[in-house]
Amino acid sequence: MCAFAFAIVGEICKFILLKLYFQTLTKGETMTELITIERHIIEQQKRYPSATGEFSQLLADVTFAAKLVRREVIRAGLVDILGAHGSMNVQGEEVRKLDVFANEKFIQAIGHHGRFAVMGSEENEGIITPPEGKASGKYVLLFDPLDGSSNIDANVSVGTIFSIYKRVSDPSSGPGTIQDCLQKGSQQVAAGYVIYGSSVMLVYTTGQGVHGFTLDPTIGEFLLSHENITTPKRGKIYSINEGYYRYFFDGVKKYIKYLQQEDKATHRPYSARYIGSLVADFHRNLLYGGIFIYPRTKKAPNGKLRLLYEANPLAFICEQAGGRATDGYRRILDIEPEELHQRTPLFIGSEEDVKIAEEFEQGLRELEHDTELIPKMLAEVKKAESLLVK
Ligand code: AFP
Repeated sequence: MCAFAFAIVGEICKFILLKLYFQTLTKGETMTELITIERHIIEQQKRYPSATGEFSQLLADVTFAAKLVRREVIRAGLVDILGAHGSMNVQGEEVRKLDVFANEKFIQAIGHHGRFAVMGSEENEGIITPPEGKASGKYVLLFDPLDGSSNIDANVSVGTIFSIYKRVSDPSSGPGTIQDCLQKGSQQVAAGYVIYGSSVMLVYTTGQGVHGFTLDPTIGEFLLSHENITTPKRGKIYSINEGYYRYFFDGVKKYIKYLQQEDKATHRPYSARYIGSLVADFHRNLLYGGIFIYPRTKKAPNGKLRLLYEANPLAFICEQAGGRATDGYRRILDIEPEELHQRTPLFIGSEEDVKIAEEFEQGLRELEHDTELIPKMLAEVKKAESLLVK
């Protein structure tokens, strides 16, 4: 009862704050319509008259968890002042690693309502079922709570990636099972990511296009800032960890060389951009166009990235934005998962770029002659000859 009263007061305060905010904005400015993520989700839900609201609630819980994580991420630089992992902070609480913290927050925020059948997290070895005594819902949530966390001490953008499926197991049999988690990516009903960067953005799709929201920290609301994101058919950026060049297979090596050749018609050479934080690399390429590759290597034959927690949700978003995502041979969303933490190579981004990369990977395409190179080499030979004559 008490919690309910608090929730009502909270909603009233939020309404008043939003009203004040809109009034401030309208003073002296033409106001564009402000759409919060909650409202956007409700509008999308209206398209399905039989919807019970459970799915919208789950998405709202994900948004709430993201706000909690963001609060901690922006304080990351204070860890040195407040104490490192394993030590006590000034409040006498143990300081946890941020990825562990993010994982706990997601499990708490979603688990609290029991609106899910089963969850899977990149940080947990096994599945997570609803707490004892809580009913289990009909949705499955898979997430990577803090992707790119090894970058966090350097203030580099990190992110949370999530995807939602409908359970396939019988609801009357109790909580969801591992089979509910091992569905093909094409079965996703929603996917999204939150990027904790210079601003915080949440980008999601329910199969009705891709929409981006930016957090306004003054009111704690995600506001629609990027409606119907579409990615260019061809970009000018390639993102791959070239430090592993010697471990790449020939196809990818040749593709990199192809991107570095000069050709006005195809805007080559491309620019290399690699942050090492998938959400940030993916988000930039989604907006500007280009390709991100984490290929199979001689050291890691299945690549590094996780099919369920990273590749599938980003592939769903990418396709919805008009892009393409494969493992170099197969569409990511068609891969039948066999285990929770399965890895996959990933080629993702602008459709034309990914198609060409696949052709190299599959050995169907060879490097064109560098038209500039041959005349340059001939000139060098002539120079050497004239030096010898002298
Ligand atoms: P961390 O979460 O350990 O930082 O890993 C991040 C990540 O999974 C993904 O975000 C990056 O794209 C990828 O690893 C970078 O891996 P490399 O360091 O091998 O390039």
